[in-house]
Amino acid sequence: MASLDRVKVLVLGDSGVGKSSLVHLLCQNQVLGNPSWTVGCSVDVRVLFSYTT
Ligand SMILES: Nc1nc2c(ncn2[C@@H]2O[C@H](COP(=O)(O)OP(=O)(O)O)[C@@H](O)[C@H]2O)c(=O)[nH]1
Ligand SMILES: [Mg+2]
Repeated sequence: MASLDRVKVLVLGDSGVGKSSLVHLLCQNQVLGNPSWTVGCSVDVRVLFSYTT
């Protein structure tokens, strides 16, 4: 079975629905305390390490 080593997720939606908060929580593992307006777009990265023996 082929494995994916990189996945890109595009999050779209109306302003104020919680996109930045959700992405921050998923990528940084912590709640975004004081979200500000996103100008244009933002990029966040989550790195997962997987070791096989
Ligand atoms: N009640 C509630 N408020 C949320 C939730 N997620 C985000 N918010 C609030 O909704 C507002 C907009 O969030 P933001 O992440 O900036 O939305 P975006 O414009 O879609 O990126 C902020 O005041 C957040 O604190 C949630 O799950 N529940
Ligand atoms: Mg935003």
